[in-house]
Order: sequence, then structure tokens, then C-alpha cells
Amino acid sequence: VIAAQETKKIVRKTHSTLNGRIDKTFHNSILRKKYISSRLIRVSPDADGVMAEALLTFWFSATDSREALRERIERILRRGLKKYTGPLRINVRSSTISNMDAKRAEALFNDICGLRQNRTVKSMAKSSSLRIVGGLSSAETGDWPWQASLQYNNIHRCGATLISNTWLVSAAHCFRDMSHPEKWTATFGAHLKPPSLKRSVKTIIIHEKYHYPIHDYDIALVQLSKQVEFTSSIHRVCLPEPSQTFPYNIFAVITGWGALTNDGPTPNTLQEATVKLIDSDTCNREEVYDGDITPRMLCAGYLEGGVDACQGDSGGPLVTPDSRLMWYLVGIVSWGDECGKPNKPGVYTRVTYFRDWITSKTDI
Ligand code: 4AZ
Repeated sequence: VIAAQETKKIVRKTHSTLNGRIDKTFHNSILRKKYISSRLIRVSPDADGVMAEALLTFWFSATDSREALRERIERILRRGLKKYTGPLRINVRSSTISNMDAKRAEALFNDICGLRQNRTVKSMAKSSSLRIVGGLSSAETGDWPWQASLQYNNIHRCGATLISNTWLVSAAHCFRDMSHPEKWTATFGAHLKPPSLKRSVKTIIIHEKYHYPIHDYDIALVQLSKQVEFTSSIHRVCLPEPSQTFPYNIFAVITGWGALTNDGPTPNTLQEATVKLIDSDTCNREEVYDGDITPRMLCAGYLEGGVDACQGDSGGPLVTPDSRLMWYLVGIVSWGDECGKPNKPGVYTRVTYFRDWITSKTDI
């Protein structure tokens, strides 16, 4: 007999070690490209031990056979679980894969970070042809499910990104002289008017080290007064680990309702554009930002100018997909010398630097 406290500890330990083992198993398997994620739903005491239930999510196409895939998953899972070393021994033969009731599966699926579920063949073709032109294109509701608009007295001021049911991350400079939560609302959906969902704001947390007019530490957290129920078109982005690095020159996407040209008009429909990450040594060159880029910042865009974030995009996301098409928040639109000028790329708050700070304030 194990004391209750001990049981809890073992269950918690099993939770984290088992999740990691399942993740590694599929990462290193032939299904690596099809595997999306594993989430342990429940670890509970059972008649002869502990019962663990996990939701495994895979991409599959119309040409895949469901049954063949299920058998393959089961085989890989059993092989992987044999290598499990944790506080408990696993009876590998007792592991089974079964279907889940569709409603429950959908709710769990919407809770997975960084997935874009609206990707039909048609919309992919649309975005890739426009990407060649290199300009902006309009998004549709559900394309960027984590994007929010932050509004002061019902006027769009800044972008923000959903990181949980109740928390958004944005830029500190958005709240300069306007840090009273009562006047702020957050809206979701691709259109400012009408939005698909609206929430009032309960709390605004500005980074302690942010001091206007200096751009350093340009990050803020916004807590919604009531949680949003995740759907396929409104849900959270993935946050990178503090140690995660993003290679330079990879493509990333910026989204927002900001100005279409410097000091120009603003759109009612969410816009998206593709930019490239620029290394800080390059960005600190004399003709670029001449040493102004701190370790809390990250540059993205093109030294030749053109595609860029602009006024009103501030606080919004710079995201990149991983190999499994889960999207990670790399940056937060922060500042720049006007918009789209040669040698003046957009500057973003470096999210990895603040990952632990986010946890310290929100437990996420
Ligand atoms: C702004 O004023 C702003 N080109 C945001 C982004 C950039 C410039 C200005 C980047 O909110």
C-alpha cells in the first residue's frame, strides 16, 4: 500500500516520463512525418496497477488505410514502450489503440497548440501562389486561430496571440498610458467588424523592465475576464522552449490588421505575409540598426525592403511551423524604422528569452 502523497508523486512522474517516451518513440519512427502529438489524458489507479490513457494524433490522407495505420501505430508504440524506464513498469501487451468518441476527440484536438485546421488544398494553393509575389494576402477566419485584436474603446490598437484559454501575449508598448484593463477588449476572427468572438480584459501585466521609450523588454500579458472555449478556428499557438533555437533565413509568417503602407490605411481583414529571420549580427550592422538589437530582440524581413510589419501590427505574432506543421510563436511585433524600408527590417520581441517569465506570471 502506498500512501496517497506517494501515489500522487508517482502518477505525476509517470505523466511526464511517459509523455516524453511516447513522443520520442514516434519522432524516431517511420511515422515521424504523420505524427502530430501525444497527450496523456489521464493516469489513474486501476484494479491491478495504473491505467494511462493518451490521445495520439496523426495526420493522414485519403489514400492511407486507417486499419493499416492503426496496426502500425500499435506496433511502434509497443516497441517504444519497452524502452520505458520510469517509476512504474509497463505491461506492454496491455496497450491498445482504440477509437475515441468524436466530440471528445475534437475538444482534445482543439486544445493542441499551433494547429491550423482550415488548410484545404484550395487555400494552400492560394497562399503559396501569393507567397511567390511576396506581398500581403488576406486571411480567412480560422487561418491563424491564435491571432487576436486588442481594442481600446473599441478601436483596434494592437495585435496579440492566444497562449491559453485565458491569456494573450502582446507588446508592452501597446499599453503606454493605457494600462487600465476596463477600457480594453480582445476580439477573435479574421475580421475586425464583425468579430467572431469578443472578450473583456481582466488584467494587464507589463514586463517590469520595460521603460518607454526604450524598446527593450517589449512584452506584456493580457488576461481575459472569461475563458474562450477553443474551437478549430480559435485556439492557442505553441510556445517554444527557452533553449529552442530558430535557424536564420528560415521563413516565418507575420499576421495583423496593421497599416498597409507606412502611416497608411488599415484593413478590416487580417493580413498575412512571409518574412525571413535575420541574424542579430547582420541586424546590428552600422547601416542596419547599428548595435540597437539586444538579446531580447530578433529581426525578420528583407534587407532589400518591401514586406514588413507596420503600425497596428504591434503585439501580434511572428510564427514558424515545425516539421509536423505545428506553429510556434517566435516573435512579437515590436518596432522598426518605419515600414518596409531597405536595411530596416522589422524588430520583434524574442519569445524564447521570455519563456520562463511567461511561466512565472501565468503558470503556462
Ligand atoms: C509601430 O509603430 C511599428 N516595421 C510596428 C512595426 C514596425 C514599425 C513600426 C516594423 O507599431
